[in-house]
Amino acid sequence: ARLAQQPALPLPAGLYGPGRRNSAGLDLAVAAMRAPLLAAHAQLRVPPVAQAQAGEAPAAVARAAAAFPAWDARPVAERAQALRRAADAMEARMAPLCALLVAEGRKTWGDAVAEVREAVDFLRYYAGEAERVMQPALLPGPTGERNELRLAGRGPWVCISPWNFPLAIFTGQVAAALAAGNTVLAKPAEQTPAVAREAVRLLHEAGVPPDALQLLHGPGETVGAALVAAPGVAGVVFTGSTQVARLIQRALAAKDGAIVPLIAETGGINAMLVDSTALPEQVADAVVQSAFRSAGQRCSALRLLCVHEGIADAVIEMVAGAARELTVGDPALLSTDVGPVIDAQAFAGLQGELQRLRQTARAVLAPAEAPAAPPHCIAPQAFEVERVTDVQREIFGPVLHIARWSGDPQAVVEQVNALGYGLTLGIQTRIDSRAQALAARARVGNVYVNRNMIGAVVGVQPFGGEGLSGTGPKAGGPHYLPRFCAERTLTVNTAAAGGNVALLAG
Ligand code: UN1
Repeated sequence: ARLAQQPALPLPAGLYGPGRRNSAGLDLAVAAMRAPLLAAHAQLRVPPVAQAQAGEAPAAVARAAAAFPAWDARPVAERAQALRRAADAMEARMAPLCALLVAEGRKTWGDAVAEVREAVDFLRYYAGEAERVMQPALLPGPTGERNELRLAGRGPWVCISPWNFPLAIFTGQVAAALAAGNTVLAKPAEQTPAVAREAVRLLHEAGVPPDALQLLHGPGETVGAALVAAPGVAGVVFTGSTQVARLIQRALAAKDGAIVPLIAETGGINAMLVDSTALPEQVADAVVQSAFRSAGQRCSALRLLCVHEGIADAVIEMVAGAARELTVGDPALLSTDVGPVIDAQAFAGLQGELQRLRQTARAVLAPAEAPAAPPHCIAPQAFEVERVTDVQREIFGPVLHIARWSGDPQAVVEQVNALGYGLTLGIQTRIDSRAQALAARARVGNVYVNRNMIGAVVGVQPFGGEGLSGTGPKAGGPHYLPRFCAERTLTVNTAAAGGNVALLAG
């Protein structure tokens, strides 16, 4: 009863939420910061990040284990304070961080600003969450006993993060682990180590001891694998492909000693279901944002548009028209909507997927000519497939599948469920009861009704999926932090023979 009476918490201070756009489509924050952003871009120098060797992993984990008791023993308010100081420092360095995200992560300015804000939100959110959930809780119990539940850190965590959110997801994982009292071995994506180095530098300056947060840059196959396999690892948090999550899970299962938990956030074949009552203009806008912005390089991105045949032609025409309006090219230009994909390997993989699609599906959005410079730009494309089940793989780029449907929309949701992923789902309908019924049937983590389906806001739209899309808990949600913790119940017999003097006196 005491727990149920806890007051509802206000939103964490400083929560940014979605970026607003002006009528010309330019992110308002980008427009407002235009001069400092461009100055930071001009001044940016990125020295190479030193590579770690796989052989260094066991010693690094041992240092993290040695640093753990002191960090874990600090009052939670002190750890939270360090994260808040890092958040303030990140906010103050918005322009140089954005310039780094554009240069190394190939982000557009709008995506870069949103990403720095998300990283800041994560730091403040987990600081607040740690203070909230790590207070010892008195549990109701029989007279003569005192029962207490406490959360504590578990030990060294390995945090393995992706290149598509090199600051936000990197910082989110690390912040949650640290807030809970753990120490951290951070293994950023190979493509984006300089962004990670900057985040680590700010966290160290904010008061996180060097051995409590160590950066190990290198390939996943060697450095990442060695960290996961090292003795003494208390947990692993991973965002990336389903396939790599499985490799990590197998490696953990093969270890001797403690059973090591894995938190994995992986891919999705995310669908949007559009019924005949939906507003085509709204659908087109949501589709273009969800499928093509960030060059489709979000695990939340729309991959499969399931549109009722009654409005399919109108929707497809509008989507194609709106997609052709997008400017594809150099992410350093303010006018760019869709930048390049991350690297040559991603580009080559996407070319292979597009070749296959051209042979098996009908192109309904002929791509505009992508610029030759910078390299690895791909113009948005869309292909009509016969059936939902024709889409079997997550294609991580600005490529959309479209399937027409008629009849029962619940059957479409079942087909989407059968794909096995469960990350995001869009629903576009003007019948509220239908939206509710479809959402209830969908086995996905995040359902978005009558809007785009990307850009989950920390603390407002906890993000993460199920099935092939990951283990949960949801990042930026109230259940995330406790999974990084050891849970300890203390039961004291307060009616012990002879009395328990201190407790009774207290
Ligand atoms: C990812 O792309 O790896 O809601 C996950 C969103 C983001 C997705 C991040 N939070 O679009």
